[in-house]
Amino acid sequence: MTGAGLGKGLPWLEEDSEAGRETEIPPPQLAEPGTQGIIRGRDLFGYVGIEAVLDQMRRKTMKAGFEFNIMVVGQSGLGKSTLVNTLFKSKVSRKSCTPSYEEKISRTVHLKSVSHIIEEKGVKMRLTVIDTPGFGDQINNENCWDPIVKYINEQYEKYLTEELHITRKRRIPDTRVHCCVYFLPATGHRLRPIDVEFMKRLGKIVSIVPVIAKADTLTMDERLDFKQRIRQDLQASGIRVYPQKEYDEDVEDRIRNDKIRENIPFAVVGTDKEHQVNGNKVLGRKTKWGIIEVENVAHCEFANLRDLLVRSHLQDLKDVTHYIHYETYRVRRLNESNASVSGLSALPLENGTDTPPAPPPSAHRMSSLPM
Ligand SMILES: Nc1nc2c(ncn2[C@@H]2O[C@H](COP(=O)(O)OP(=O)(O)OP(=O)(O)O)[C@@H](O)[C@H]2O)c(=O)[nH]1
Ligand SMILES: [Mg+2]
Repeated sequence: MTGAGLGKGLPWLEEDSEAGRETEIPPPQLAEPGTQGIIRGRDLFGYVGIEAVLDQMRRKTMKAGFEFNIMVVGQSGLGKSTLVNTLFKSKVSRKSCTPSYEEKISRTVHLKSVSHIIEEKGVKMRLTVIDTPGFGDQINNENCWDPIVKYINEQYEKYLTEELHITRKRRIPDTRVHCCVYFLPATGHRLRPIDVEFMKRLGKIVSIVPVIAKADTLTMDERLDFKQRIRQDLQASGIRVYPQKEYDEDVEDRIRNDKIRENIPFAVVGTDKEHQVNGNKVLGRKTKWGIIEVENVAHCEFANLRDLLVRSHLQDLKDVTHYIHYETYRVRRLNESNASVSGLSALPLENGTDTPPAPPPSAHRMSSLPM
């Protein structure tokens, strides 16, 4: 292509007749000073319509819908199953779906996932919550994290297998755990060794959001002190909980995430019962001295947890899962297969927790994921 053709109508692009190259003559007032020479479509050709790509993306996402998978983990009896119900009965879904089970919540004995298609303003989300049996019942709780770690890795493996098929699906079904809500008992003391051990292992393979369970059993002062001690313990034990500082992409991200980091773990209360308060139906726990409204931020931090998971960080959780945790798993698995093909012994890895260095997040993460 010659400069003559290209430069038609663009007087500052002229052909260098000797070398047959294009030489640039500074364009007349393309951009305001200080805008680093950004050429605006409007200035050159009138309206180009680049911004319409957002509409295109929106339309495609709306058509395809997307998946989001949350797992609840913690000691038996801390209210994990109750919180799953609370989530589905709360504002996430109240208008759009009704929970499929109403029976009394009993002890969870198998890993069980509950899904609902939630639709809002034409956007469809398949929200799946994976409820796990509580640990801590055995005399020896050694390796009680094994079934959880195994499940998380199995989902990565499923995704990897699909990805490696020669003819692969255009949209790989995503059953990977995007977030693991870890329940801490409201002891008011410090983190227990079992929680430290569990979260250390989980933190390497999945995004963990710790919460204080049954927070209605703590006074406000106890809650604040306990939260602070937990944050200290998490830091002292090197446990990586979501959102991690090193994955903040810019200053705006950092400021937003700092607020969350200062506030975790969220002190939550769960229920599946509704009560009348001032003529409105609210989700709450009725006690002798009043009703604890679970969606009222003055009473507990369930709403903060829900907003983090669904409203503000859903896409980021999916990105971190794909570009950090899954990527780490993929690299390790492919290294293992290469090592076994070339006759070398596979890397010694226990439970999928020995992580090769994760790729720098900013280089790999993109603002949107294939969903
Ligand atoms: N005070 C209080 N009790 C709660 C709360 N959430 C749940 N409970 C009660 O705690 C008991 C256990 O709740 P579950 O939801 O079955 O607990 P779980 O963690 O699923 O237990 P496993 O299935 O054994 O692991 C039930 O009686 C619930 O009503 C809460 O926020 N505060
Ligand atoms: Mg349960």
